[in-house]
Amino acid sequence: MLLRFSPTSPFVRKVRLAAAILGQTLDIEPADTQDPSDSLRRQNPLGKVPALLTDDGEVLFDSPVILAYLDHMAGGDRILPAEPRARIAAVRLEALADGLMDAGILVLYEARFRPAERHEPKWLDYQAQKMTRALDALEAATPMGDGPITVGEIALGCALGWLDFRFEGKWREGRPGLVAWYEAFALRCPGFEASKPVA
Ligand SMILES: N[C@@H](CCC(=O)N[C@@H](CS)C(=O)NCC(=O)O)C(=O)O
Repeated sequence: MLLRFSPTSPFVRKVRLAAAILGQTLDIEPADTQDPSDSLRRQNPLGKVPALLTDDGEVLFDSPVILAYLDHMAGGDRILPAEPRARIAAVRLEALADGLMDAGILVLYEARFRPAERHEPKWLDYQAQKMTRALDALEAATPMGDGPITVGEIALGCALGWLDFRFEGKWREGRPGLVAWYEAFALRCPGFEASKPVA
């Protein structure tokens, strides 16, 4: 399996952590999402990382699909619970954490794609409010953190680690439950420290 990646992507980190937890080895090849000639755009029409090239010649995206595939390849019921209620809870948490990252990425892309004088404060505020609401909801219902690591917890760990990296850890203010969960998760999750994003 070959993972097209970029080193700071929190969605790529989800895949790397899932593989570490499941004991799987992934070959890796960097991708430049900004380069039209990069083969990534032929592999994933959306031009995003992560994209996983399977040994059967398929290309899988996006990260929830890849995590479901890795779980299946590991025999199932490992990071994606088979029991329906637990499964819904895990994929719901994954969706919330992924949405938090999506909003943060849109904030970053405003700076990356538009000159400062054309930044749209209403748009930035709209995305920032999504991030605040998601973080407040997570503080109000922090995962238990005492069972096997799920796709939801993987996504949440990657989201909070990425907020530390890109938004100076401001999410920590007034959210002691989430901070405690994160610090315990960092110790609990194989490969977490080794996969930290670096500038
Ligand atoms: N929903 C996607 C999001 C992936 C994503 O946004 N990746 C970013 C890097 S962190 C990307 O490739 N951006 C390039 C682009 O949007 O063109 C997933 O879960 O994999």
